[in-house]
Amino acid sequence: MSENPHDFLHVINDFYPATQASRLFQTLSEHHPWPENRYQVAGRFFTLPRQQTWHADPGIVYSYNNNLLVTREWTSLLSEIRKKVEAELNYVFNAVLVNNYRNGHDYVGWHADDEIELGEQALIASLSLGGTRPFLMRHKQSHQQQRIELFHGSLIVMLPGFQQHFLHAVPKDPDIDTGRINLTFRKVMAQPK
Ligand SMILES: [Mn+2]
Repeated sequence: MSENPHDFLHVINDFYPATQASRLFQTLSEHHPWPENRYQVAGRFFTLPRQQTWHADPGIVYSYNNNLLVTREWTSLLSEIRKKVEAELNYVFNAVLVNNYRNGHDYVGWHADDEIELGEQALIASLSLGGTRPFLMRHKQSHQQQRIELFHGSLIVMLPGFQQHFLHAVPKDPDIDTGRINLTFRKVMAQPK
């Protein structure tokens, strides 16, 4: 028997009640500084199948995605959300990755958030706003797959061990025409000099 992903997940549906979650979704949709999702690295172009920004405290260095992302300051709205997540979990985060899945054509493929800077005991909190999308989880050895739904206003906490044992994905679904915004709060460890 391989590990069960539900033993490494903590799900809080209605972390934000629907009206508040809708306000956040609306505000982020309209006012967040969404960048182009085409990047040029070493002369090659990459198109990310979603829009993404990365915000971190001063001094945080992170190699996520081969440095496709510039580090931005926290906006007041992101800081406000961070405070509420930290209070709920009694845990401190120093960075957030913000993703905009504009419709079902946007997706994220199979991966683990296991960058070395997150440490062996990474705890990642993921807030979903907008349209419901499935979240697939696949055991790295047994390849057993399970899914949950990511609901508007829900907070999914990926506990220590989740990234070591499982990959996760939000698959493409061309039938979905609503957007989903996802904030994943992370704690990047201090870098050795
Ligand atoms: Mn992820």
